[in-house]
Amino acid sequence: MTAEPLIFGPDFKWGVSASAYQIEGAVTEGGRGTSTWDTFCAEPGRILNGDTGAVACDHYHRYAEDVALMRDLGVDVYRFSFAWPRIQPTGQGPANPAGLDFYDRLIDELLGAGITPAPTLYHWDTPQPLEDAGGWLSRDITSRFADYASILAERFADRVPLWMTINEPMVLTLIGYAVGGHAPGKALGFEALPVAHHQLLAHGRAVQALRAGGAAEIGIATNHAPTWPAGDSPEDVEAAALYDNLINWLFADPIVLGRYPEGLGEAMPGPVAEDLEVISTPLDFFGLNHYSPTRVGAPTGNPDSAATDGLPLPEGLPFEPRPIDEYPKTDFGWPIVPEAFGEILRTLKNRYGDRLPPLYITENGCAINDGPVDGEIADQRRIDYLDGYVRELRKAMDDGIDVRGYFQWSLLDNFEWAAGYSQRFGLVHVDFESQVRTPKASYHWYRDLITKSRG
Ligand code: GBH
Repeated sequence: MTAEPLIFGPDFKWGVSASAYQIEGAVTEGGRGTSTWDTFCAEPGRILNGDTGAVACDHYHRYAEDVALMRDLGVDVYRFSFAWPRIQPTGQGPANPAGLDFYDRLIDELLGAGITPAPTLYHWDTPQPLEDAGGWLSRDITSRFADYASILAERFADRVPLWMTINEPMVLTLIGYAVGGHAPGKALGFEALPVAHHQLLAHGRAVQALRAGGAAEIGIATNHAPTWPAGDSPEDVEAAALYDNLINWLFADPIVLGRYPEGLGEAMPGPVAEDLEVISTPLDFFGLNHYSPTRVGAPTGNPDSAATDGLPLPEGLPFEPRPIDEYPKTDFGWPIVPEAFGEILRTLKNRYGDRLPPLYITENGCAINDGPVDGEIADQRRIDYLDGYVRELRKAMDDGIDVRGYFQWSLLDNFEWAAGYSQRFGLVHVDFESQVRTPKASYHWYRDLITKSRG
């Protein structure tokens, strides 16, 4: 397909994104402690086909090959995450030297390949002992997280310019603690709200620790998607507005504006006003993960379970996700709606105006599960998805939205949480038996896009 090449100029940063538990494997090596995801995967029935991240892409051993794939792809930046249990096996106390050494090797390999490392401190893999002590329901974890951030800054700030604190705190709150489809598997409904506050406070304290340790540019990666009311009735509109506050603004408003969306601050523990001062510590950039829009209406007792990764919602919720069936879908069943990407970018700009920091798109991509045919993977539907979304991004930037970079999710097919290895987001196919990596058609397409986009 594709019409004229898209020009983003020489300064725009193109990247790929990944996370520790989804790719590293080697869960018992290098002194790594147990994470909540190791525990969760060991519980029968939690993960499709009983899959686990114990081996995943074996990136812990194959990182050099993976960096070479990125170098040949021509990306400027690589977003990965530190595994907290590698750095601090129990979540507190002195750093584990072998854990630091692994990320040293990875970072040096990246720098040697001309790729800027852009790590996230936390992508859902909590050290199990911290979870046993209350996890994100306990305020104590915010001190632990600040210590962890200090360790990382001290070791890596000299070579790492771009930092993110937490990945998708909403997904951890909603799927991890409210409905129980991710680790730690708790189904607390609205009782999960303290998890949001503690992640926000941990974020703010980590920003301060990273700054004190010399980190140059600091942000967060939160997921955002337009919430479309299911109909025009006041009930649907109100239900959608409530859902929108929870899903889109519960984290962004406190960070950008220093206050909770209406009605939500009251549900939070601790000295909320004081905490908001820390939470709103200024950021250098704001990271946006986006996949697909959500439709929400008033409760009918017949929700769309896709929006909670197939899990039943708690009873008695004041809103209900509904299917979006009028667009094509990825193999994961998520609707493909490039305009919704432009819509959420404009919504962010309208909501925050000049208070919105420069943006990075820290994740965008799709599950297309095509496999090799004669050694080639012709994943044209992924190319079409990415082409459509990148064009929407260009339009939003032309409308004055300041976006500095775009990270495709993901370089490799990897462990897709509760879906195990059944959903493939990679530009590179991974055979999970042999660990052979095979670049797909989309890999070549992305390389071409990057080259031509420089202008
Ligand atoms: C991200 O989560 C994660 O950061 C990453 O680890 C993960 O691998 C990647 O995305 C792909 O899943 O049925 O249309 O309503 C994204 C999590 C995706 C959860 C969209 C809610 C609703 C889809 N969100 N999903 S829909």
